[in-house]
Parts: sequence; C-alpha cells; structure tokens
Amino acid sequence: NHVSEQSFEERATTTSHPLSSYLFRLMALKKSNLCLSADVSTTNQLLSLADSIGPSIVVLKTHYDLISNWDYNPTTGTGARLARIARRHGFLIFEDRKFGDIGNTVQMQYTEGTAKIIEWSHITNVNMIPGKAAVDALAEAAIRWRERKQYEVKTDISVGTPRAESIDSDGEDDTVTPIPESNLEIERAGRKASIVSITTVSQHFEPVNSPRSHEDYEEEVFEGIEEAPMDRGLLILAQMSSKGNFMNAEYTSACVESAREHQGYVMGFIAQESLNREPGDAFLNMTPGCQLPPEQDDEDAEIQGDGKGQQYNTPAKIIGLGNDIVIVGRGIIFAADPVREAERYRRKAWEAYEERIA
Ligand code: S5P
Repeated sequence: NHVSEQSFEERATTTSHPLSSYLFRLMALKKSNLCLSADVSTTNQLLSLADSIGPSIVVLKTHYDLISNWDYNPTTGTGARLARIARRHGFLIFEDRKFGDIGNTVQMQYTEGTAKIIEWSHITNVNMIPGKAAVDALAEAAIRWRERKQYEVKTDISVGTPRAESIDSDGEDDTVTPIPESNLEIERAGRKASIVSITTVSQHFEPVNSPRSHEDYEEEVFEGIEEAPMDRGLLILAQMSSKGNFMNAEYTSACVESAREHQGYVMGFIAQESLNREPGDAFLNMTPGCQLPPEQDDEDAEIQGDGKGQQYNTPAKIIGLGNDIVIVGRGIIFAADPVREAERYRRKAWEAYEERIA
C-alpha cells in the first residue's frame, strides 16, 4: 500500500509520533530494520548481548521477567544499565510486557511496582483482550509520566543519570562476556559511511558500580544519533505468529481503530502484515516469528516452527508484506556467532526493504 512504498526517511517526516520519527531516522542512519528479541536468563547475558548486537539493531526487545537476577534499582539496576547501552549504540528498548488487564491495573503495572517499566523502556505493548480501555489507560499514564519528567528536568530535582556502562562483574555470579574490540569499532561491512566519526562522551561520564577510573571508559557513539526523545510509545498486539491464535480479523480491526484514537502514543502494531489500511494511516508494523534458513541452505527453504506453536517466516517474506521491522530471537541468540548472524539478518531485512521501496 501507499505507506510501504515510502522510504523510512520520508516516514520520519510524515509521522506525528515523536518516537516513531526518531526510530525511522535511526533505521535510515543504521540501515537496519532489525529488532533483537533478547530472551535470555541473566542480567549479564542481557547486557552483553545488547552491547555486542547493538550496532546491528534499532530496537532491543526484552521480557524482563525472564531475567532471574533483574536488579530493580532505578539508577544502577538492569533497566538503567540497559538504557545506557541503548543510548550509546542508538537503539530503542521495547519491553514486551503484553499488558492485559483492566485500565487501573495496567497503569500501575506500567509505572509502579518492581520493574517501573516506563522508566527504562521506550516502547511497550498491550494485549487488547480486556478492551480499548487498557490502551486509553496506558496512554493516560504515559502523559502523566512525561509531565512529571519534564517538571523534574525543569526544576533539576532528578539525580543525574550516569552516561556510560561497564559490563564488569558486579558481584553477580554470571560469567562476564568481554566485549570484543571489533564491536567497539562499530564497523560493519558496507556501513562505514553512515558513521561519521567517533566522539567521546567521557566528559559526561560518571562510572556506576565500577572499580575502574574515568579514563578507562572512552565511550564511542554513533555520531548523528541524538538521544531518543523523552516520549513513550505503545504497540498494539493485533496479530500473532503462533499457530491457532484467537486474533481474528474483527479483533485486528478493533486494534487498528484504537490506534487511530491515540496517534500521539500508539506507534503501531505487532502484526503479521501491514495494518496501514486507510489513506491517513501511518503506523509502524513490527513482526515476530522470523528466521532464516542456515547459510548453506536454499534461501527459500521452508522453516520449521519451534514445536511449541511458534511459526516462522523469512525477513524477505515479512518485509515484502509491508511490515517494517523484523523481530528475531533464537535465530540470532542460538547461532554459533550471534554478532555475525545478526548482521546477516540485518542485511536480508534491509535488502527486502530496499526492494520494496524501489
Ligand atoms: O505474535 C507474537 C508476538 C510476540 S511479541 N509472537 C512472538 O513470538 N512474540 C515474541 O517474539 C515472543 O514472546 C518472543 O519473545 C519473540 C520471538 O522469539 P523467537 O525466538 O521465536 O524469534
């Protein structure tokens, strides 16, 4: 349809959602429409993965409740540390919380409780089964949160957030994976041109929980990527990848209607096809259930499901259907070389996008 023929640069200027606009610019700059689903079990696994795959992705999806030692501290905890890695590599964090309760409960789950998801996750999602009120309630909570944040910044009552991240052993019993040198160079085949130069941000730097000195951390960032705006966004789970799911066409249409009612907050959908159906629609479509056949195999080979209801399509098929971002978990995480495999997915999904807009 109309939207899927537009470039991400164009969509960055036409969308009314500030976070979508930022994300589209990030996609164009990093030449990536890949989201990593970081479904791992410990904080160090999560942070190491985020740091090593960061250069290839534009979104990192979490399930914080899979992490056995999630640290809830608002400035030194897992969410805050992940947010710093995200800022350095230029990607957004998406907590795949799939809220699914009455409005009042989802508001509290989003902003309060142990994880305080809204503090560290730019994007989250909702399972609209309880009705549109769940979306209304999350939108309201996000507006209130933003007003409070703006007040804090204006009156400078917030504690300064540290700017850099170390994946040092911090007393947890995980094994620490060292960050290979090559990742710090943020150099991936054919993409050097999009990275203008390396800047240090050490002057903003306060080490967290770290025995090392300031000088040890010369942070490298993608130049041209400014910090994400202080906005939050929602994706509505409108279609699922799992076999026999109950999200029928009528349900999906109700999700689209709700998105149209909250264009300042809802960025788009988790879906299997583009849900931009009417001329005014300009939503983002993100699609899980994505794997590639092994490198040596036929590109068009059928990909088996996971035996637990998950069904897979290739990046070429998913992006060809008008979706914007592919979400890949085990396809990358379980690869012998996840960094290299993430680049293979990024390249395939990006080629499919380029073909689509050509
Ligand atoms: O329809 C869906 C929606 C989601 S968010 N199907 C999915 O698989 N997901 C999530 O995407 C799922 O919770 C998991 O985190 C990821 C897919 O992981 P993979 O290992 O199968 O790629």
